Order: sequence, then structure tokens, then C-alpha cells
Amino acid sequence: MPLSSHRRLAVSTTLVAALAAGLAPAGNAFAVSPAPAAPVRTATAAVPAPDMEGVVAALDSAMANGAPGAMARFTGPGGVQSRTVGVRDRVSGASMDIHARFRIGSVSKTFSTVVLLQLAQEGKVELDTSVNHYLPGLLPDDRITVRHLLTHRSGLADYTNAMFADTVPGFEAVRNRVFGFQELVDLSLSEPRTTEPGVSYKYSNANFVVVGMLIEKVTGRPVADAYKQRIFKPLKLRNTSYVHPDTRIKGLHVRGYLHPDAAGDPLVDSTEQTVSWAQSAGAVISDPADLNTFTSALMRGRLLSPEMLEAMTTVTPTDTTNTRFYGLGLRRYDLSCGTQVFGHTGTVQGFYTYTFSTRDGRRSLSAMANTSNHGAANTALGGTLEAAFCGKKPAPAASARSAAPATADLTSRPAERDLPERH
Ligand code: REX
Repeated sequence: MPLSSHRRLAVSTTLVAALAAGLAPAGNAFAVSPAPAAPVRTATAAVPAPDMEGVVAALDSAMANGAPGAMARFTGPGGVQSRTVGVRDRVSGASMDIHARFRIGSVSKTFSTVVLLQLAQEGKVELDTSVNHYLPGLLPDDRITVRHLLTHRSGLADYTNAMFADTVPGFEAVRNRVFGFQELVDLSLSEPRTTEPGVSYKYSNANFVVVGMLIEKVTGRPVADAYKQRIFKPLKLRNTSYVHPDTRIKGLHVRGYLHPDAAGDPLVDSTEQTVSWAQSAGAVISDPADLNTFTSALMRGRLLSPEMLEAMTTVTPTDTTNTRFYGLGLRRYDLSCGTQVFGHTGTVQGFYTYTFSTRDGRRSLSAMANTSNHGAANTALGGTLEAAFCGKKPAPAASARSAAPATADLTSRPAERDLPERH
């Protein structure tokens, strides 16, 4: 079928929803802070309007690079604008749907961080204290602190590199498995550590597995409860859930399609899986509207105290481009127009996600393509950021492979498995 016949555009403008993003119900035990009486920003006129044609071009480029479908939702002072292309289900042919849910992968790390930082605010955890103080004997080095986990500076090896070295067999071996947190930590500790504590940024899922353990230790409850009580409910994120180890995505959802390592092999439907290999590092399910509400509320200070938000947004570089940074469970990308956006990227089998917001929380973008293990599609999807926040069209599909730095910070990962393809 030609690409154009797959394509559907959806546009909605909902000023009220955009402005109401993140308001809390009164009386909730974990109620988010009320919206501060924000002064009207006179600088708004200087902010580039989103180029929604450019957003569509980036989504099309993700499709031209192997994604069955893609979508993006921009929430800004002018309201909400959504775009969808392609299909959310290759068998039924159902069109991509902006309200469909999907696996957000590592965007979950930002949710886990918010929970942990709320616990820090409550005096239950201290960021510069040894992890072993809270989880005695867990780690082989008392110098590893809670902050080292949140900044990917613990040196704990990323066990997923070995787990998914062979993409499809690796995935099939774990798609129905249920791991305990301890088992995942043991997998990490069976490999050499990658850095002395605090010395350098080494991305590792193991860090956020330990964050999940800390949350459970301190609250005495499953991480699912903490997400729900502290974030999903107060922000009314009705399409966001953490259902581990359930393998299904309930309700209207996108089907995910994993690219095998051998070029030309058929895509593997990877929708159903436990995501137990990631849990608090990557198993949340959501949709673009909820993700925009989340990052906007976070940046507007509705989830954390000013001090904790300052800590979360204090970043160090993740590579040498001087455009990619990491704070606490949060990325910062410095875009070509000078705009800084905060959020996270996600990769879980069959799904690439970007969710980012400006520091004032006034503009947010969430984008998803229903494929993975295909860096060119991920890079192309990253083009939605420049289009949305800088009003720029991305490079045409053919040159997308070399154009965008969207996955640049992954160069610091040992396996380099998610990089744009090289020629
Ligand atoms: C796991 C393998 C990738 C995916 C991973 N995902 O570490 C975490 C995440 C949860 O979202 N990280 C992203 C698989 C990159 C982030 O933090 O931004 N790749 C795939 C392979 C490669 O199997 N052999 O692409 O689906």
C-alpha cells in the first residue's frame, strides 16, 4: 500500500485542556501544588510557533525509515495540535490514533525519579547518602549514592546490553518472564562495573531498577502504588498505568513492531510482554496527552518543591556535542534555536517515544513511532522536536540518517545498539 493511503491527519485545538494540564484535586493526600499565579510572559511573541507541517514531515520520515505509524501531540499557549500518520495495527489496518496507549520505555525513569524526589522532600531518602544505607549489602560499593543512580553515574553495568545483544531471540527469551528486582541487580553485578562512583555518565537500566527497590523499601508498597498515588491520580492521568507483570496494554492501544537485526526480515509484533526486564526503568504505559500533562506539570513545579526541581534539572553533558545533557532521571536537549527542552526518550521493543517540555512547562511535545531496533526511524522521529519547538522542518527522509542528533547521547552506551544506522 502506498504510504499516502495509510496517512491520516488529526487536528484538535483544546485551549482549556492545555491550560488545565496538571491541576490537582483538593484534599488528595499527595495533591500536587496549586498552579502559581504565573506572570504573563511578555517574551512569548519571540517563541517560534510550532511548524506542524514539519512535525508531519518528521513522522513521515519515521515511516519512510520503517515505522508502520507515528504520531505527535503538541500542547502550547495556542492549544493542542495532534498529528498521526500510518497504522497502529498492521493486521487490521487501523489508523494511528492520538488517543491510543503505548509503552513509553525509559520515560518511566522520569516518573520513578519524581516519586523518589517526593520521598526525599518528605525526608525519607537523602540524595547523597549511600544506597547501601537503605538497602544494606545490596551493592558492592558503599560509595554509590542515590544521586549516582539518578544521574547514571553509579557504574552499575547495563545488563540489557547482553540480554538484547541478539535482538529478537533476546526479546523472546524475556517477553513472558517475571524478574524480581534482585535478579536484575544480580545480572548487572555479574558484569564489571563501568566507572568509579560519580566519575562519569554511563547509561544503565540497573540504576533505575535500584531506584524502584528504594521506592518499595521506603514506602513498604509496590512501585505501582507510588506511581498511582503520587502522579497518575493527582494529575488525572487516566490513560497512564503500570501493570507489571501483565503482558497486555488494555483499551485502545498501538501495536508495537520490532525490527529484527537482519535487514529485510519481517517485523515482529512485540506488543504483549511483561517488560519485567525494565520495571521501574521502563514499564509504564501512557498516551501523548497524559505525557504532555506530566512533563508540563513537572516543569511548572506541581509535583516537586522548587529545590527538588532545581536538583532534577541540574544537568551534566552526556556526550561531546554540548547539546545533550542528563539531570536526575531527566534529559535536557538544547535545540538549534536555543530553546532548551526537558524530558526523556524511550525505547522498548516496538516503540520509540520522545516526551519533552520547555522549562516553563508552557510547551510540550510527545511523539511515538511503533517500531524499534531501527535507529534511523528513531532519529527521524526526533525531528519532531526541532519542528515543534523551533518551528523548523526536519531534513528530508532520505538524509534523516545523518541529520538529527536525537539519539546522540546513546553514543556513550557500550553496545551503541540504538544509534542511527551508519553507511
Ligand atoms: C532495550 C533494548 C533498550 C531495545 C533500553 N530501553 O535500554 C530503555 C530505554 C528502557 O527506553 N532507553 C532509552 C531493543 C534508549 C532511553 O533512555 O532514552 N534493542 C529495541 C535491541 C538491540 O534489542 N539489540 O530497539 O527494541
